[in-house]
Amino acid sequence: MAARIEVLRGDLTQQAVDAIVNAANEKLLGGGGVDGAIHRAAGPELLEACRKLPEVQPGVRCPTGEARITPGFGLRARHVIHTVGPVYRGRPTDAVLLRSAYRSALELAVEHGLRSVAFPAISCGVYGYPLDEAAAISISVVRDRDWALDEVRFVLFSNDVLSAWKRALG
Ligand code: AR6
Repeated sequence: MAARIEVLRGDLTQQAVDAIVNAANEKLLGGGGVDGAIHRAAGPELLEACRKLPEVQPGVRCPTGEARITPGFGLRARHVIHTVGPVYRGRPTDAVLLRSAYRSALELAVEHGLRSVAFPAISCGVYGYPLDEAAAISISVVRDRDWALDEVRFVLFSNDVLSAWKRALG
């Protein structure tokens, strides 16, 4: 059975799911936006766990479009899946990389036997991705396959972002 898609306005850090997905950067050592909020809510052990992830190039623990998993520590979510979306530049590769960021996170969840995953609007904050395009990409990645998941939840922080995801859901 296909994963159920839920879209709601709320705070990702408060979700009781198997994994919340972090909109991180390639360094994986925290930052602003939802990344900062997740690290604050999870506590300092999350940063320690991120530091232990191997660098694939100097300073790069997770290249754009890929994902990594850590425990959730102080969060209600058991795990954090860290993925890195593209900085929006208006090039065809933007969509390829955003699609890959969502897909990599879902694949990692399935590999770890997780059943419920909650996403923020990856790349839609400081990385500047247009909301409607990003929403359409995220929903199409979920609908693309018969993921072995019960629920994929999108937890959006503001009404404009929520509206874009509702439009994409149709
Ligand atoms: N719950 C749900 N969504 C949130 C929350 C929250 N608690 N807080 C913010 N958002 P951004 P990006 C929304 O900028 O564009 C970081 O510094 C926010 O309103 O967090 O992928 C990283 O370290 C927006 O809609 O992520 C990277 O350097 C969405 O989350 C960089 O930002 C994503 O905004 C990544 O930029």
